[in-house]
Amino acid sequence: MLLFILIFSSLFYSLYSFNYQTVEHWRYLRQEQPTYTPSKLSSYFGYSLAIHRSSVLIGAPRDHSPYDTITRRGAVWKCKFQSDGQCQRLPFRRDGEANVRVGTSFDNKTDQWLGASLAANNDNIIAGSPFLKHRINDGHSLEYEIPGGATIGKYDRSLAMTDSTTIYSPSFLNWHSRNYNQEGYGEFGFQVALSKRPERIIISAPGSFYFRGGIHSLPILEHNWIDTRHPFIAPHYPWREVGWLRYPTNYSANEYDDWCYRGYAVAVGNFNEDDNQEIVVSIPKLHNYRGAVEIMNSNLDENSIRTLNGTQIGEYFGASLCVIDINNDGLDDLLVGAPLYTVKKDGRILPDAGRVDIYYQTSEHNLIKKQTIEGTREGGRLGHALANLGDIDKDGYNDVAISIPFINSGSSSMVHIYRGSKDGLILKPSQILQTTSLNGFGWALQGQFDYDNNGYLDLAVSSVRTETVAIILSRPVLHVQTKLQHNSPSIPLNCTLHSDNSCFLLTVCIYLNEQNYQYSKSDTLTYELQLDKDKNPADQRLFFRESFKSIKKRHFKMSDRICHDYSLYMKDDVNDKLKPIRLQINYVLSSKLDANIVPSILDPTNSTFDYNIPIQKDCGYDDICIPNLHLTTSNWPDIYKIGLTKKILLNINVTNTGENAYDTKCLIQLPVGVEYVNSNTSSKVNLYCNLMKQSDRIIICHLGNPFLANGNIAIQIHTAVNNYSAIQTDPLIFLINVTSDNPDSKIITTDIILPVSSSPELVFIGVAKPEQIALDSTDNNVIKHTNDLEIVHTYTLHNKGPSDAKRTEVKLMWPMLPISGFNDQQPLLYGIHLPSIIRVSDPKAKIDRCHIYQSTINHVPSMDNAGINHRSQESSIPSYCHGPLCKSFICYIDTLPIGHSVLIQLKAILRLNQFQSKFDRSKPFLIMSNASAQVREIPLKISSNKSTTQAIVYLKVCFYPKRTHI
Ligand SMILES: [Ca+2]
Ligand SMILES: [Ca+2]
Ligand SMILES: [Ca+2]
Ligand SMILES: [Ca+2]
Repeated sequence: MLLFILIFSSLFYSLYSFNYQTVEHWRYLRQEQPTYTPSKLSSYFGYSLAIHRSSVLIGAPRDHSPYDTITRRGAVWKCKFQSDGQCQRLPFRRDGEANVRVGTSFDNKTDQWLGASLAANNDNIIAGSPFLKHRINDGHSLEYEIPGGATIGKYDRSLAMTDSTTIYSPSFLNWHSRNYNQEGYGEFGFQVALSKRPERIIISAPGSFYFRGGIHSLPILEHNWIDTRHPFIAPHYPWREVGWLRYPTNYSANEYDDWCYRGYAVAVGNFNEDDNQEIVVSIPKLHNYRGAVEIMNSNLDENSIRTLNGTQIGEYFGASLCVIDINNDGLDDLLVGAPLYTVKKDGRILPDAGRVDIYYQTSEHNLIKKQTIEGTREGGRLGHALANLGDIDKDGYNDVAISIPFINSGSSSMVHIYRGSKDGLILKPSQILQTTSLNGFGWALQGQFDYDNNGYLDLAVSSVRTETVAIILSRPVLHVQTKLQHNSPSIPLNCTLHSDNSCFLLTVCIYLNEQNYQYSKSDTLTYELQLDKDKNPADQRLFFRESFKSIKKRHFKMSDRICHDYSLYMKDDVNDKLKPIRLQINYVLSSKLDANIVPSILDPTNSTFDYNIPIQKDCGYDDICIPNLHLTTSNWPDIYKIGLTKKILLNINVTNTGENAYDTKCLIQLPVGVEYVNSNTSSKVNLYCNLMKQSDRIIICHLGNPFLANGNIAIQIHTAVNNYSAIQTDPLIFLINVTSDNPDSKIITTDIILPVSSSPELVFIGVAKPEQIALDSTDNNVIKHTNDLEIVHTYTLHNKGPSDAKRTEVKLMWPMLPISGFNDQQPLLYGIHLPSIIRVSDPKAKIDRCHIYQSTINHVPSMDNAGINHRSQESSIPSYCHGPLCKSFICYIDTLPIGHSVLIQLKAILRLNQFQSKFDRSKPFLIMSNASAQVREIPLKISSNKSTTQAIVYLKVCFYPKRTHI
């Protein structure tokens, strides 16, 4: 019989790629062309899978041979490894090939589902045929037809059948048990398994006792196989006898316990302290359809039962089981599939997305659920099949396959591969096998066999709907080990291009991990060796002499060990002398495609290798430099007076009392408005200062690499204020810090704080014209007829700086009141106009203006002229004139630049005849105006102080015996 090995490169694709070969080397096992129409009835080829010696066994329970007298007898196919698709229908014993009649008994093998379940080891093959019908006549004209049986074959090395092939069936028991309520419809052989210790055959019958189900455990006998007609003596669970009826011992009135399907799946594993393997049995519809899994010893001892429970109604907990030691602690762990589990996640409900619960066995043999994998695809049925793959990548941990066969009703299917580890299953799949060409791909999974004998375990995946089994071959995993050697423990800085070629020699050796690794002669390993991986190309420090480059690519044929020598050199002018140089080696494996050999793959966890080489330093025995940097500063001027000078000088002194400081830098951040001019040093050290890129306020000064132990440098930083209106703060703050690249070195910081003086200083001087007159006090009549006199008081306002005055307010006052004792009807002064403002040295038109000022001070003036004995800007000015007794003005002076002056002139006419005889002429009389000036605004963003400057001017009227004009 020919089955095909086909290569369909387009059928499969895979996300990730470790370590099954996914495209070129899948083998497809298929049946011969069927005689029936496949769309109507499939042979169910691939319904079950097993490994026997060097063959894959494939169950096809609906298989129909055109040469057979029995309709759809079912079949088990043997496909020898590397057989180029040569598969054979497995022969069972001769009388098993036909319907058998013995006495009144009759075995009806039509539609018996031979191959619905399979288990095999090197000696035995067990194929379940759960619908085998054994018809019996009880001698009372009643005929019972009892279904269920398991065919057990014992084969020699050439897979020739032997006479020891036999059929087990409970229907061969005494006929009481043949009642369909008991073993009848029991579907005996629904699942089969083999345990190693003790050697037993486990057969499930989920249809027994109203589909409560049951388990049979039979000893395997080396010789003298139990005859088919021998009473069926296997222990059976659950079991008890009530009168002539036998019921399960845990029989209860709970109607849901009927139809619970005990034995839907079976597995064996060691879950207690004894060395014997226990039996794991699933009951997917127990507990009101939540399902359970029972673990019991191989004798089916009721007292040994432990139970794991499902959680969700209808999830089909235990539809699949897988015993595997995931974390390699020597204790079997257990995966339980629940493919109809409804996943609720992120507000979405995904019916039948499926779930797998992972139980780990503790050293006390408890099973603890620590991990869960949930499906993400509605209807995908994750966990429909599970498989222990063995250790497919030889990392010491067994690996797992979980199928998701029915995405979009099976038109899309996936098998996820998970790697074991000491911490349990790594929940991110290492590989996802995916197809849209094989409907329901992942119905059954079988691992732990080496189809191509390359030392790596392979995987069989079936698609029953397309009657296909795909063999997916494992790629050998190449673990590369790298060793680097160099002739000097660190790279000397003086090992430059012009130095001796041998000043730094590097040897790269590559080893293959596995002595038995079967590398192909066509396999080429390539490595890319990158020097100074952490630096940009422009900053790289280390180079190959042969190419002047810092990267080297090398191809070489595989062998156990290979070494390459390189001579390296350092760049002349290296900035970073501290950070070690990181070497990185990246490996790539390339293999020529060969249809007969599965190419190797690199272990992704060690395809990259990193290595650090230090640079030689002068840091004592420990080669660790600990600098001790100190920073002192001074500045000129002490106070920055805006407008007086543009320059600001910063003096910075850095000393190092520790070991060498590498790549030492001083950073100075200037305040807004201060600009960098230049820098210099009086020390015999190269100083290089510049503004940092993309900054006009941060100066970076390189003090040396290294800045040597006991080094000292005095730096002068010249700065200027070119536009003082840009100054925004008072004081100006200069932030200064010093850093080095040494590990754990501290940043040394200090600030220079420079107060700002900003308010302009005004000088206010007044001149009276005339300054003095003398009246003849002896002749009252002369005074009475003296002409009135014009008097002019001129105030000069001068801005001494340091800044312009943007707006200045000047208040002026004239006395105009009558003098007591004189003619009250006439004020002393008349003809008073608004003050006039005269710009002395500023040709630009300014908006100066004056108004009459209404004083609000309600203060009765004193006309006492005593105490006013000299004119002085500093002396306190008595307020002798307010309100209606005075004439007050306010003037607003527009911008008054530094060094400029403005004149404010008051004019009035004095009535001299007011000084008649009633007036006390024993003392001179002062006719006094006064003025005060205040800068209200300066052209800066900082605030100014608002001090007031005052001046007074007066005409002194004296009285002499003779009338005399001065
Ligand atoms: Ca045990
Ligand atoms: Ca374990
Ligand atoms: Ca592994
Ligand atoms: Ca293999």
